[in-house]
Amino acid sequence: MNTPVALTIAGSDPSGGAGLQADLKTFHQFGIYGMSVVTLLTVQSTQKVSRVEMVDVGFIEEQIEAVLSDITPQAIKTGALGTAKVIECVADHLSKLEQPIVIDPVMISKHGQRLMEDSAIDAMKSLLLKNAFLVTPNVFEAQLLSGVTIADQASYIAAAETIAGLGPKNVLIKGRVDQSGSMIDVLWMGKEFDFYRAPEIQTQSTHGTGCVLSAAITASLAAGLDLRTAVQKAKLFITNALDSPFRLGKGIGPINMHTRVD
Ligand code: PXL
Repeated sequence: MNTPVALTIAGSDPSGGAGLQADLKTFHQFGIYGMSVVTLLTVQSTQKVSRVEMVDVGFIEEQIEAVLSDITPQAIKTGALGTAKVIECVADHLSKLEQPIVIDPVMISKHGQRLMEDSAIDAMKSLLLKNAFLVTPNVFEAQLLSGVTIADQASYIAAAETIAGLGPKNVLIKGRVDQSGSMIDVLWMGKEFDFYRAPEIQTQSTHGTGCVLSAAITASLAAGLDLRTAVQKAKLFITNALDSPFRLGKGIGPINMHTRVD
């Protein structure tokens, strides 16, 4: 049997709801063999992130070289990279590869909290995004990457087009709730775009939503699905996961990654 393989290059969340732990669980749920290169370590629970420790960039490079010289993934995802130095190193390695690369920028949290310094954001824009098959910013990240203030449908498209100017072939902007209580997402694919609108799901358990969405897309790309199908399948997975929460932890709990894929 030829098992598809996906690699995530991401940070560790010991509470298991986000970061590389969420990526690996999602890959597994989609029937994909997962590999993980760890870039940074967090101390966190569902209640708070209390510490972040970077992994030495040389150690990150050795991990990338070790896994890629041995096992060839069919798709790769990046999550939290932390600093400009790490982004430079990862971009350098990814620029040599042919596989689809999904970049979750992890620059600003979905609650608006800044997770990266300016120098790292500059490196993301100038070095990493040009390697991307798909980049998956949330609204805050899309505004920062594009300089466009996102309000209506036209501004989502304008932001996606500006971000595509930095090099990625496709852009998925993870939207926010509009006045009608709907969640908006836009998948921009150059010649075409899909505009998704769905009722917001009321739940406390949303930790890891962004990581799981981009990991689910990466898993389907590793399995050979086209981008539009991969995004639709990932969105359905997230909807099911939010709809059947685990209710774990005392804070913002993880989404339910044990849910159905289809
Ligand atoms: O979802 C963003 C994210 C990425 N990577 C790690 C995280 C988080 C959010 O908590 O902990 C390691």
